[in-house]
Order: sequence, then C-alpha cells, then structure tokens
Amino acid sequence: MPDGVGAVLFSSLESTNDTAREAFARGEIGPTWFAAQEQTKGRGRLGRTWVSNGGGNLYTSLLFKPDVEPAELAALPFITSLAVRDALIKHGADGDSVQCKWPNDVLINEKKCAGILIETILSPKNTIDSVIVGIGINLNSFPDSAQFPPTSLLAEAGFAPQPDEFLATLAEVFIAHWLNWILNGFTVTASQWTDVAWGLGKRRSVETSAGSVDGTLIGLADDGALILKLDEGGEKRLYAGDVFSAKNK
Ligand code: BT5
Repeated sequence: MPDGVGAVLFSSLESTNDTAREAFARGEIGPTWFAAQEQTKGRGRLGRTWVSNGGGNLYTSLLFKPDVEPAELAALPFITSLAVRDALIKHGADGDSVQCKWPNDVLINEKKCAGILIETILSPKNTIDSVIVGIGINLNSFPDSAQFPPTSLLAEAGFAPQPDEFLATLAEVFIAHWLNWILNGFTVTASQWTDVAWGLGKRRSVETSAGSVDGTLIGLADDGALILKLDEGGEKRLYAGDVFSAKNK
C-alpha cells in the first residue's frame, strides 16, 4: 500500500461501507481501505443490492477526511471511476475496452465490471467529517443478471489478480487521480473522464426519480451534472439517475 495509507482485510462482513463508518465512529480518520472477500449486505445506490458473494472479487471502502468543501465532492465519482479504470488496465484489460459510465460505473466491453457508492459524513456545521468511497469490482465472477449487463475482469481479459494485489494498485492510482484533481482542477478530471465515457455523443435513455428522459449525452457540467441534449429540444442537467441504451425512435 502507499506510504501512510492503511488496509484492513476481512474474509466476510456485512458491508465495507458500514465497517468504514464504524471505524469513523471509533475515532479513525484514515486514510484506510477496508476490504472483504464477501459481503452479506453489499449495497448500491438507492438501497439496491450489490451482489457480493462471488469468490475472488474485491469489495472495498476507503475512509478518509479530505480538506475540501462538500460541493467539491461532486468530482469524487469521476476521480474514483478513472482510478478503477486505470487499475483494471494495469491488471490486463485492454484500454479501449474500459469505459466510465455516468455517474459511478466502470464498464469493460460495454458491461458493468465495477460500481461505486460514495457516502459523506458531515459535521453539524456542514463541513466534511469523513468520506467513504465504496467500490465493488468483479474480478473473477459476476451475477447472472442485473439492471445493466454485468461482467468480470476474468471474463473480459482472461486473467484476474488476487483481490489484495488489485487493491494495492487501486490505492496507488486513486492517489494519482486525487492529486491530479487537487492540482489541476475539475476541468482536467472531467475531460479525462469524458475521453473515456460510455455513450458520449450518442442517444441514451436516462432513468431518474422523475421518470425517463431520452437524448444525446453531451458531457459534464462544472458541477459534475450530466448534460443531455433532449430529443424534444433544449438541454437538461441531471444530477442522479441511471443511463441505458436508448430505445429506437
Ligand atoms: C453501484 O450501485 O453500482 C454501487 C455498488 C457499490 C458496491 C460497493 S462494494 C464495497 C462497498 N460496500 C457496499 O456495501 N457497497 C460498496 P448502483 O449503480 O445502484 O447499481 C446497483 C445495481 O447493479 C443493482 O441493482 C444490480 O442490478 C446491479 N448489480 C448488483 N451487483 C452487481 C455486480 N456484482 N456486478 C454488476 N452489477 C451488479
């Protein structure tokens, strides 16, 4: 692991995000990666389940306390996705095949190989007490079905490393992408992300809590919103949702 960065490995637990939160409650500030070989209550966004019983996968959460404003954390899904993408490539995935899908997924050959769940702990004064970056990576296995077609590094690249080896790589490249953002700002991170984004310039369907909207993906706004050129004209900025291939018009 990088200097000054901790790692704690478990065989089985409920959710590494919860384990990180419990560590925070005990007074730990990290940076520490909590990782498990299996989760019994792995979760995604909106209370969804993250299938976490596949042997040889990585379920991990980074606990740390960044010195930034809460609004700036809009950059974190993109920093994290770029780091996961780099780690997959360093472990054998073909660079052209690995894409980032808004807001928090990493795809290989247009199938979901990794998902990210970021949780922020704020102080009563609305400053950041801690951030938990949860990442699930299908190294060896993946579920039979999911809302978006799933895959694993093994299935796409023919080889997968041990989860702890992958974690060591991920911890290194995460720092690189974090520092890149701190030093160069969101414009640089956003352009690196859009260079490898799935579906940019193409028609897509975005499912939001307010329903489904169809349009062409344009890119990222300064605040991390997804800009969609609507089929019926005009643009829309989206802050949460799931992107799918669009139905034919
Ligand atoms: C995510 O949510 O993609 C975030 C997943 C984060 C998981 C990590 S594991 C370590 C840490 N501890 C946790 O408890 N969580 C984090 P979302 O975008 O909402 O996608 C969830 C959806 O992906 C599910 O509803 C399924 O359809 C699908 N899915 C579930 N498990 C999957 C898997 N292993 N591979 C691919 N797709 C999966």
